Amino acid sequence: MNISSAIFHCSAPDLTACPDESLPEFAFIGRSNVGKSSLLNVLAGKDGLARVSPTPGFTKLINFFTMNKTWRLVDLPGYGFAQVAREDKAKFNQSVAEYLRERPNLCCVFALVDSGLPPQELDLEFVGWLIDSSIPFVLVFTKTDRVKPAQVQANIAAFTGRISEWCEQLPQIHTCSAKARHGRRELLGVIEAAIADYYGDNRPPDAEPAPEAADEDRPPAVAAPAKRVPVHRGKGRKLTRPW
Ligand SMILES: Nc1nc2c(ncn2[C@@H]2O[C@H](COP(=O)(O)OP(=O)(O)OP(=O)(O)O)[C@@H](O)[C@H]2O)c(=O)[nH]1
Ligand SMILES: [Mg+2]
Repeated sequence: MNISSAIFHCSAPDLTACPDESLPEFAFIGRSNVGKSSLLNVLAGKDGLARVSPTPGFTKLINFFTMNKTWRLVDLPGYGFAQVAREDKAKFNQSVAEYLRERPNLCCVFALVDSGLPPQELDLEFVGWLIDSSIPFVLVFTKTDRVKPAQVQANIAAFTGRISEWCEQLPQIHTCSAKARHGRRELLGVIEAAIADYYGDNRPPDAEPAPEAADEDRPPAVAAPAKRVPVHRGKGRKLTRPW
């Protein structure tokens, strides 16, 4: 998919302040510093569109960016940043949780995980929450430029091994490196397929044409993960956070 325009739309502190629900949205979520804003910029093809920082906890609001005037990328605050004041943390966790659960035009969530780390409890807990909440998501393992490919694969296998007992079918798994600009085509393919699915036969006249149905490279639409039913509600898995 070609991105011909990528424009910052607005920032919202919570769900009530979010813009109109007219366009399909794709949101980036993951631990602070995992590379959400960087990946958004790579997909948009515009450095500096979302603000990137080495300081964890940098993105504090729900930020909306309109692509091709027809769909949006949404940069969310990260979770798991210890330095955020307890009250602020609870507030943005709640705002993020509400956005993810209640936004009707949210097509798919990109749940980002650092490819260089073995499974982290916080990430597992969050993915468990996505599954339990029936929120459609794909897993994206980030920063692959920093890790040997075999280690990336081992970390992915360990992660999916942990979540496999919570769902009937694993979500789509992707890898990316914002630094090496790896993963852009695949993730734009996910978005393209999901947009086609979102509109179905009701595609508005100003939307981009639907992708070719026979395009074998096209990943399956991401609607499927939304319908995944958790087979276990986590043996001993405690959801202690607002999400
Ligand atoms: N080597 C490498 N560094 C990356 C990559 N993606 C992001 N970074 C770096 O990681 C740091 C955090 O990136 P951000 O995109 O701001 O991360 P974030 O998840 O939006 O962080 P918060 O907004 O604080 O939650 C920055 O210093 C980026 O330059 C990547 O693919 N490879
Ligand atoms: Mg950010």
